[in-house]
Amino acid sequence: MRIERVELRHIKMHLVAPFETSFGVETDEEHIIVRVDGDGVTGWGECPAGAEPFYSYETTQTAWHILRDFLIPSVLHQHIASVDEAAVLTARVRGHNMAKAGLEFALWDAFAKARGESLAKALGGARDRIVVGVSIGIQPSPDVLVKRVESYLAEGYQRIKIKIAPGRDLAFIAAVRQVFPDILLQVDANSAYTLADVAALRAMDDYRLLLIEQPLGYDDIFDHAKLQRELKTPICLDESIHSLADARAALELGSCRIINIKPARVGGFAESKRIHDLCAARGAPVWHGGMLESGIGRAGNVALASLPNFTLPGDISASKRYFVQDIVEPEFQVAADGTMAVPTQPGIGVQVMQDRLERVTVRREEFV
Ligand code: SMG
Ligand code: MG
Repeated sequence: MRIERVELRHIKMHLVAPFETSFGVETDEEHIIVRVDGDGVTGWGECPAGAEPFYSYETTQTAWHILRDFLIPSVLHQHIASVDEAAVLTARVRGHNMAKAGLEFALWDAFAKARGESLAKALGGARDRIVVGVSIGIQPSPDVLVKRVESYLAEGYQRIKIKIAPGRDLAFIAAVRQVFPDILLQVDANSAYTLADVAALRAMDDYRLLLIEQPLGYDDIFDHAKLQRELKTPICLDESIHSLADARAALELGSCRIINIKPARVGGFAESKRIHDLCAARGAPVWHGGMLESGIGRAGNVALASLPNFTLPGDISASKRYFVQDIVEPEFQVAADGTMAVPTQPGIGVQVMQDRLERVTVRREEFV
């Protein structure tokens, strides 16, 4: 495929409700939509680096810079036979995984469309529906949280994840567990604790949590191994895992027993598949994380989550849980049984609504 044209759009989409984590509150999502055109097909990808460098050092602005000045020039006007070949061209850029992933996703979509196959099939997907969960931000009180959990369970979600931070943890977990003794429940600390908090973390062992996600430093692997030895509940790493090498180190050191795969965090679908396969070989479950993506990124997430070792429900929720209106059709929906259909049409399998995309675009640049 000859890469004839690439377009970047910085989009800003308003969330239906603010999303609070241990590192801050988000009211809008600012991401980059990457469009690649070649050989008569159009591929779409979404780079979910946020407006602020709080989840990761990458931001919408840094990703724009890396895409515009390094990644796009390395592939534009090139004849590329596969996504792997493109990866060779972009490999000189160190780090900036989310920027790389935005372009990689668009190439996967384009190559799948050129072959007339769904992205799920191209990635090695093994199921036509995935089981989904919901990630609930920090709420003003345990009572408010319990009501939110109740309404998401009524919509069908099969697993609840709640965000926690020191002082906003045990009372919230206990309240949810008391009302819902049997649900699949997990927590995400987004690096808000240290090894000095081991007592507070050990107290969570009493609530039959599926996992505790990223309790310690965002780049740490070593201290998590020490902490895991103190806990019965499995640790799941998110922020700390940027590559296959990180995943191997974490599993070999015993830093976690479960991994959250976010393809943008690890540089794309190819590295995600390698991590997925490693975890499968080592008997470690994986699940698909979320970055509050629009329908473009969500379509890719759903496709990847259809691989066999994604055995735990992911943070892949319905479009309407995030936005009044998504920028794709059909929008993503959760059925009453807590599952979501994996698109079967070629590539990402959903239609990008150009007028809606235009309305959320705050900056656009074309490379020809
Ligand atoms: O996409 O539903 C979603 C959000 C899932 O909690 C979620 N993501 O650390 O796992 C995580 C957070 C990161 C995003 S916070 C901006
Ligand atoms: Mg997380």
